[in-house]
This record gives sequence, structure tokens and C-alpha cells, in this order.
Amino acid sequence: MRSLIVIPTYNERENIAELIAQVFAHAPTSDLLIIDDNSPDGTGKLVDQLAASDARIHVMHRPGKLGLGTAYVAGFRYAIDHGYDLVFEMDADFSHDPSFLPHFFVAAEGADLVIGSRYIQGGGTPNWSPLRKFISGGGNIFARAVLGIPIHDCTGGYRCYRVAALSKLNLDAISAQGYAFQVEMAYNFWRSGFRWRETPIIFEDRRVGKSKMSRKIFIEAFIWVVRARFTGDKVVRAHPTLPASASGATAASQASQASARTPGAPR
Ligand SMILES: Nc1nc2c(ncn2[C@@H]2O[C@H](COP(=O)(O)OP(=O)(O)O)[C@@H](O)[C@H]2O)c(=O)[nH]1
Ligand SMILES: [Mg+2]
Repeated sequence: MRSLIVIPTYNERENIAELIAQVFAHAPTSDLLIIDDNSPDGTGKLVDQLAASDARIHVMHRPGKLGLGTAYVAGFRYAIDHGYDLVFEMDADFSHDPSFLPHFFVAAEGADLVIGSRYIQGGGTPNWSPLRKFISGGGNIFARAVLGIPIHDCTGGYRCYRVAALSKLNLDAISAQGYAFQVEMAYNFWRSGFRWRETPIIFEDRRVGKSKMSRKIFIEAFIWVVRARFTGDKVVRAHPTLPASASGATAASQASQASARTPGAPR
């Protein structure tokens, strides 16, 4: 199994070196792709230096801040083009604790998408204010109710995708950028009948630096969910004639830690 961990960065110079060290401590055989959007704080230069002495580290430089969604789509394409089997999404700010990586590898054995979930037993956001819990938790309940999607954490961005399944989606048609991007990907996997699982994660607050998420990103997610409710049949499958699952989706029996459902049926 060849795996690639994609980490988009924008002004993460204070986090990235230590994060890379921790990622390799827990996933030494994985490769890393840092996608830096010309961070003014010099993150890109720093990762170039780290990459020079470690062949597992790859760096993609983009000219300016182009958003999380396009960064991940670029990472997915890189994984497809370079023959990886699994591709991870991970933030650079330690919110996604690298010590959970081994759990993802185990869960990925029977899944096309593994989502690190704050909203199943064992997961959580212990340091959040009640307001932040309400917004994130409420947003997920809203997405579940409106889209009929059974996934508990649709907005979380700590994930592992099976590249064979990803390559069956038309990535050109993915349009969302922020939290909506995560919902859009989860929705397309579910509606395509791919096998998905959630594995619990404890989401930590970022250690240093600032969040890049804005009110605009929340609004984008809200609008995306409502719009998808009415245009829901437009799953972005690359080849509509292919069977739905990458490997024959079945309602496999699931470990108690991971939550799984049968392939998503249209509402
Ligand atoms: N390349 C790139 N990375 C981004 C962009 N926006 C956010 N990021 C990175 O995406 C990850 C998540 O962003 P963050 O601000 O922590 O989001 P939050 O955890 O929801 O507050 C971090 O690693 C950021 O550096 C962007 O436009 N381009
Ligand atoms: Mg963050």
C-alpha cells in the first residue's frame, strides 16, 4: 500500500516542521505532499529545505492563496498520477493529531473513505466553547437532515481516501472550497455507493498561528448543502457507466469503533 498524506499550508511556518516529524513518527512509510500557497511567512521555503534531505517529502508551490478545495483536488490528482493507493487530508496546525494515523490505516482496509470523526463515540472537541460546538455540531446535524447523509462528521477534514475510488469521480466538477468541500466529497462518496467509515478523533485547537476560515466559508457550506438538496442527483462521477463501488460495496460487518453504513441510496 502506497500512501500520500496531503497537507495544505498557508502561514504554518511555526507548525510544519514539528508536524512533519510527528507524522513520520506514526506513518514512516507514507509520503507527504505539502501544498503551499506562497505563504508570506515563508512556509514554502522551509518545507523545500526539509524536502531536500528527505525523499518522502514533496512540495507543490502555488502562486497565491487559492483555497483548501483546489489544494486538495491538486493533491488528489498528484496521488492518482503517481500511483498511490491511499491519500490523506490533514491540517498543518496539529488539530489533526498524527497519532491517530494508524487507526486510519486499519479502517481503510475495508473502506474507500475513512473520516476522522468528532461526532461518534470516542471522538470529540474537548477544548471548544459551547458556541463553537453548537455551530459545528449543529452544522453536521443540519447536513445530515437536509441531505439524508448518514455520516456523522461531514465537515471534518482529517480523512483517508482510496485512490481507486477517488479516480472514479470527476474532480473537475468539485467546486466547494472550505467546509463545503469536505461535505461535497463525503456526499459524492456516499451517493456513489463507495464504502465509508468513521474513526473517532479528538480534535485539538491549533497550537500557534491563525485560522484561515471565515464567515464566508460557513455561508458557503450552508448554501452548498441547501443547493445539493435540490440538485442532488448530480453526483460527480467520472464514468457514469462504471459500477458504483471501487471494489463492490457491501454492508461489511464493522468494528465497534468505526461506524459504517451500506452504500447510500438516493433519498
Ligand atoms: N494551501 C492552502 N492551505 C490553506 C488555505 N486555507 C487554509 N489552508 C490550510 O488548511 C488547513 C486548515 O486551515 P485552518 O485555518 O486551520 O482551518 P480551521 O481549522 O477550520 O480553522 C491549515 O493547514 C491551513 O494552513 C489555502 O487557501 N491554501
Ligand atoms: Mg485548524
